[in-house]
Amino acid sequence: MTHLSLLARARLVAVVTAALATAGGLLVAAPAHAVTPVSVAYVDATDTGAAYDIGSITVRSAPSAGGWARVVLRHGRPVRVGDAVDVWLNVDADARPDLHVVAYSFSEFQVFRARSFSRDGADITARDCARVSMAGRRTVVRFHPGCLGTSRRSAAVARSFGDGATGSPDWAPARRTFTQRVWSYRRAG
Ligand SMILES: [Ca+2]
Ligand SMILES: [Ca+2]
Repeated sequence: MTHLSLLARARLVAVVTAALATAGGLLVAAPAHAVTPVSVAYVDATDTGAAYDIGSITVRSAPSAGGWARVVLRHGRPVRVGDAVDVWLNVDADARPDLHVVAYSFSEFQVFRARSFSRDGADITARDCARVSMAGRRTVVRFHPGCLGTSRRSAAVARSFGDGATGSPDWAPARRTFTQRVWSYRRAG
């Protein structure tokens, strides 16, 4: 919850900055967006119509070169049979997804090169670029940002859905919209 409260604080700071800017008649750029963090968190709305609601998404840098970076999703209820999650990762400098992780509860997961949000390339699951765990109310995707090449900064977007006919997909932070980028690998010092 630390990251969520940090996010809440960041929002509060942004609101205060905006209020001061308005009061002073000045336009002040929000400095928070100029700094690349090692962790970002977004609270997602409770979607009663979602098959498998996402309540938050967090992206964290790998602790060191060769380490795992993480995407953590918190869900509105414990995982059930039929729940599934897609996570797209952007690990290079352009705006397009590079890796697509597909996970089904209590089952295998697959990792593809992503050509776009609607089209996958090769199945590269065997390269161990990413691993998934879906347990309790959490989905955790660990990934190697440098799996496909040099990676300085990384971002993620997730979509959950159910196997059954009921309920709609839920995106976080938003449909086909990546989180802010974090450093792929935490920097020493
Ligand atoms: Ca949601
Ligand atoms: Ca990309």
